[in-house]
Amino acid sequence: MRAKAFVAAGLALAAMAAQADTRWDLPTGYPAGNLHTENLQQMANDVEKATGGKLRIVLHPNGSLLKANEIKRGVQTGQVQMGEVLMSTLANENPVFGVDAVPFLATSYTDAYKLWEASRPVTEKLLDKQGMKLLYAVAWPPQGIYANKPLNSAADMKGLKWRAYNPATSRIAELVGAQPVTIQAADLAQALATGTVNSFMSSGATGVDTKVWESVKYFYTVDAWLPKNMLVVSKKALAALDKPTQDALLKAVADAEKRGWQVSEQKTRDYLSTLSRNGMTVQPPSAQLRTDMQKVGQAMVADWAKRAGDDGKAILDAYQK
Ligand code: PCA
Repeated sequence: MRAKAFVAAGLALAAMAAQADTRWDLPTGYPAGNLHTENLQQMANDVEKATGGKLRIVLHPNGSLLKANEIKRGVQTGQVQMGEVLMSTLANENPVFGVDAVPFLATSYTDAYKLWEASRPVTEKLLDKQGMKLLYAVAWPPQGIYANKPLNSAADMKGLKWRAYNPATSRIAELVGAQPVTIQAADLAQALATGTVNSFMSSGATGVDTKVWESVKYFYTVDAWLPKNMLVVSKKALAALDKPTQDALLKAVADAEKRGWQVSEQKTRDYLSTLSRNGMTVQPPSAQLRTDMQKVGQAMVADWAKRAGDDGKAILDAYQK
């Protein structure tokens, strides 16, 4: 009898220990070798190590669990605990999310980081109201123009079949007379291969991820903006963790944010060399193309400022300080 009770108590304890181990799902829309995905994986490894396996974060790359445009809702509804989202895809919901994709507002890593510091408080508040905590944001390398033919001015972009990834890139297409089609990164290689699109704006990173040289031969380093991916967590899921586990997670994400910005900047040049090495023409835009794109940018900044109202003004004031 005594032995039996002892065994029962032992089993109960084991069950408790098993329950204490938490497994979280973390979907992202970008592939395994991508700089953001590698950074997330390292963050997950750090958390597992720091918590002795108590919190295990399982990464689901390339839209394999949820498509890129389903991830935010997935976190909000509790389908997954964490998710990575390209912030500017949410610009129609609130223009604040789109500040990092306004052309020529912040075109270097230093300025992009400054803009992030200026916009972080408002962004955090918006997500908090939706039941999410913003954990970090990391910039993509600067955005340039990919095309299947040489471009010397915006006039050459007329009629291009233009892949868009957010409202801003759709708007650019409209302003230059191209035809926008929204396609997430995971479907880009296919869309290029089938000729659904023949041009787009993005970073060298995404060009390399999608082996873009198999379809297009030109990349113009316009450096028009540096959009960011953000990592968000469900506040409910976070609150369910014990304090030491929460602390370990917050430490790992702070490290990841710092590392992410550094790696993104460091790798920028490597991506461009990879594009060249694979036979692409990689060059700065002509003076005409640059001027034309800057005009597009001016129209878009004015429009953004109007739509973003007081929040937008606060961000711009803090950024320009
Ligand atoms: N790559 C992502 C977003 C920005 C970038 O550089 C993409 O093209 O979908």
